[in-house]
Amino acid sequence: MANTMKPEIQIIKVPTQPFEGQRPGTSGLRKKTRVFMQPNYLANVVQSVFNVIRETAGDFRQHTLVVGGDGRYYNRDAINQIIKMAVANGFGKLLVASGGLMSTPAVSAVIRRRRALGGLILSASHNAGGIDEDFGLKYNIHNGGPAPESVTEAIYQQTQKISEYLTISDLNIDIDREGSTRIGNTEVTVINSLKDYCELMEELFDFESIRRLFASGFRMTFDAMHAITGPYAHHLLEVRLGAAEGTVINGTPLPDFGGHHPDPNLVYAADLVARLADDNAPDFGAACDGDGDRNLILGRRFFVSPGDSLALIAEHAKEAVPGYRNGLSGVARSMPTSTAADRVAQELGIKSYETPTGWKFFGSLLDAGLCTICGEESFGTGSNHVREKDGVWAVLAWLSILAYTRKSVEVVVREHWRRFGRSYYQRHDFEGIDTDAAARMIAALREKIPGLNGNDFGGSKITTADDFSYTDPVDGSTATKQGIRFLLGDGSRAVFRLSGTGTSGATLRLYVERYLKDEGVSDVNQILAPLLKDAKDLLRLKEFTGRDKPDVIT
Ligand code: VG1
Ligand code: CO
Repeated sequence: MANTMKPEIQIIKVPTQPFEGQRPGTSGLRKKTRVFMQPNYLANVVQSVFNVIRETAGDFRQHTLVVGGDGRYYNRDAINQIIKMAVANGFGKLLVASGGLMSTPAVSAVIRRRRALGGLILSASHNAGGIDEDFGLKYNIHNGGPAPESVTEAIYQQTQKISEYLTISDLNIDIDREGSTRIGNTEVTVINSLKDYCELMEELFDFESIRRLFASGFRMTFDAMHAITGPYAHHLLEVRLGAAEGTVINGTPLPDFGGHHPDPNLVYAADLVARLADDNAPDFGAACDGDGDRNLILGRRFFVSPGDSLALIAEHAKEAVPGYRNGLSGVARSMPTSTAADRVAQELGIKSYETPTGWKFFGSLLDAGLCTICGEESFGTGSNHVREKDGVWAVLAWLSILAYTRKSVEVVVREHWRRFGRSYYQRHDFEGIDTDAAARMIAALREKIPGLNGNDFGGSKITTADDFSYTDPVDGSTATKQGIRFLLGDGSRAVFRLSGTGTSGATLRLYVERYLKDEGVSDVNQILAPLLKDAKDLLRLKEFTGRDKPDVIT
């Protein structure tokens, strides 16, 4: 279908003015959709990305750019604008996801496999979608991962002085039809959204062993939450691995995710949780978020905490997944994530790394080969196969563990607790807090830090109170104020930070952890209650926000 004609194009310089507030957060720039829909808003950011990367990449004619999104409202419009701008800016090749649909980890895989300069991902991830909800844009670099802070900050600085952007007048490309078209000097190729990613999964996992598991009568339900993973899960689980038809539910990506939050936690994935509690429940339940990088793992009436999931995948990867048969070089977790993975690393004789929140901090460790598997408490797990967290990968990793051990999810987790002990862990989210009140509350807590050592807290004593800062062991870059943490004498912790992904108000995240070598039989709420009480008191949560009860507990 390649079109060899070389239609003349007219490059247009559009004058523009900076918008305030285009600084990216934990993961790209996220705003209300209507904010993104303002004339020039998206174009300013895209041109700013191009201006920054041109400084090091030089002539774009040598380079490939990848574009895809999670299908939320405004996805297609945004992709059309980006195609026009990429052509006007002179990229040699542009790879566009068919239908504009590609999961975040799949974009990462395409960037890596096709040696692209980078990619633009249109997504606000687990945030709700629709004209009155959220939209987002993220730039990933040539390693397939989110741009590091040095790059995102340079992009932000560009947005604050931009005066024009380049585009072309009109565009005649059907992004639903795979194939190449030449526009000006750019070869625009609409690529299959599943191919590269599914091939990569087949290289890593033993599909035959998972197929045998399903053939033995094993049943699962995968909730795609009307988001991007539906087509991937349908193809991999039902077509390739022989899971029963109907295994994938809510499998068609919708612009508003069916009106739900595509956030796979116990609150927003309540339907799936209910199915797993049913008398006729399947053996295994899983869900992914809007852009396919998060995962929720459930057994029958059993929730696997993300920190435990990371530890378990690290524990079993070598035996259960061929892609890791040579063992792991190290593991990494974000600071608020439970320490369960550290104990597995110790047992395996490998290093564990503690990074700030956000996948961008894992990139340099993975590139340098310092770690193989990494994860976050926010339902994010992944490995060196891409440079993003990867929801479907985590589901396949769990299927591999279940196929290898032939035990239930619950038994596998309980065996882990018996061997390693258990990190009793919860994250409490307080959403929609007044932004100023939240800032004042955190500032007040920060002021107390110097005087807290030795104080009683949650049934133990504070041995370290600090604001987490991080120096990247590979490139020496630093990040400060990455969360206030209290480390206690008995190994417990409390961590406080404000979310960097929301679009209205502030969200406080309060994380508590207590480690016990009790085979995991205690009640998590009871174990954590003293920590939570003292954390809220010290924070003066009620006083600053009028709140006591969280919106979501994980
Ligand atoms: C949250 C999570 C963080 C995750 C980020 C992006 O950030 O806590 O672990 O990396 O979302 O995930 P914050 O700043 O709101 O706590 V996703 O799936 O939204 O790209
Ligand atoms: Co996501």
